Amino acid sequence: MSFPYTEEMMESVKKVEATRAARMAAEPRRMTAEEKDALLEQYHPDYNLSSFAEIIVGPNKGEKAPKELVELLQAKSRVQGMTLDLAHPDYDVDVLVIGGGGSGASAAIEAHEAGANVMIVTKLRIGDANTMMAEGGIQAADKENDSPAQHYLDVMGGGHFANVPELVEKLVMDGPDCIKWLNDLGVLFDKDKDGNMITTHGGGTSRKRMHAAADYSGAEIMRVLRDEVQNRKIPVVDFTSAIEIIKDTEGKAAGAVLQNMETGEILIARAKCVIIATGGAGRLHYQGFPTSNHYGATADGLVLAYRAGARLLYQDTLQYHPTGVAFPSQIYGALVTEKVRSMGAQFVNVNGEAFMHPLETRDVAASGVIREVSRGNGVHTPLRDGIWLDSPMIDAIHGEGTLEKRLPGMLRMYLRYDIDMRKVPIVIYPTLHYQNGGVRVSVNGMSDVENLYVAGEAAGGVHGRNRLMGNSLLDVIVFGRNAGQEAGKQFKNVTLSDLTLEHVD
Ligand code: MEZ
Repeated sequence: MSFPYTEEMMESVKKVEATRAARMAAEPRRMTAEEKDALLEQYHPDYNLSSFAEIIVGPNKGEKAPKELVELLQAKSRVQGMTLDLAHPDYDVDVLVIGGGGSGASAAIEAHEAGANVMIVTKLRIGDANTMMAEGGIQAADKENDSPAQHYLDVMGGGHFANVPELVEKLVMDGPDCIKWLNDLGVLFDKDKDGNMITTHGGGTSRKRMHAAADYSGAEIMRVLRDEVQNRKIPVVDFTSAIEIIKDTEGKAAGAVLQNMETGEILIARAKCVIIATGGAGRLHYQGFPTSNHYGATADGLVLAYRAGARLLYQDTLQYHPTGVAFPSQIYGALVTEKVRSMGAQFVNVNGEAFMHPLETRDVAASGVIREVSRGNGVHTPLRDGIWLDSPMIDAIHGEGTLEKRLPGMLRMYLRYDIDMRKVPIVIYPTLHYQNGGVRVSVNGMSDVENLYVAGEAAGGVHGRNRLMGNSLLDVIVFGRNAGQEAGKQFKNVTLSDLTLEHVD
């Protein structure tokens, strides 16, 4: 492969290089609250009303959600017309965990620790999840100059104060202990020569509290969680999708109908408690956006819980990560971690101008990129117009070798296409990254349906209407563990009556 930037792109690179020293010397300006509100209203995809539809049935009737999600929530059931022997289940467990990512694994570990007979079912394999693909890091207020209260304020501000306060409190208060739990399990966080965790800023953070393992933080966390699940011999049924939640005649969650993805075989799992940990929805490609998500991210948990009677919260707010790959096309939409900007890289337009502070919150930053491109200031590439992310600034600020050491995954990803991001800027455009909302849960992780718990990205409320970087990995661990612990207590009090799928009708 040869260096793929066109002549036109290289003309613009010269302008980026020409302004670099001056940009590095100047302090980028932050937008005012009024500027941010106006920007969001005009350019954030959540405000594009034509891509939303009204929900016409169920607990959120009358509210709006992305059209693609509405279709799934209201689709005919896959079990319609099937004769299912619910009285003779194929699996009978205390706690059924649906989903094999970070929150599912954390939940299973804690439920197992509490003495439950646990089973994980996942439609792909354990670890095929957005957790595995998380790059930049995990927030937690465990440094001397920081506190959970400070973290709380950042989370609430980032979420436009729409967050459920009790959930935010749990997130930030449990944060430090979760880092310790992961560290003790064997996660290799970046540390300085004295063994202290290295932490950086993310967009919208008032303190450096982003803990990372280079730029593959999620993969490192998932590696350890998966090991722990295996060490505990927790059974994992893979390539098997949950297609409906089963309830008992008293309305409690009581298991799930499963379908083997390879053979099509239908299986029944009975459980005293069910934990949904199925992650997000990026693969629904809302509004035609590319996504940074893994292939299994298709809103399964929202649909399962909704059809069982659980309410959704903020199902109409999505996160578009400001820096998805815009070029080259082979990796279109892949994540360029926010850590690139945490380390100093700026957004620069085709004329070499820095038009926005690099660490505005994600909704604001994504809207700023969309606006700049729509104003005709984008970099023209063969695939789509985007914005420069001035990655050579990182070594210029921190010294040669920094990018390679702190962002090895990014460097490798681009080098495959002969783009050396230490030497030339890269082109980005927002990519669908996260569902800010999800199933409404209380602090014990339970949805509106008794004994149906939801954790991680499938749950809504923690992040309000916009999540900050690094609070997803934290959410996954805090609320995954929490759901496992709560279900691990609850199952002991549960006596199931007959199983039913009447709610689906
Ligand atoms: O929390 C995230 O979404 C995250 C850390 C992403 C990233 O930019 O690396």
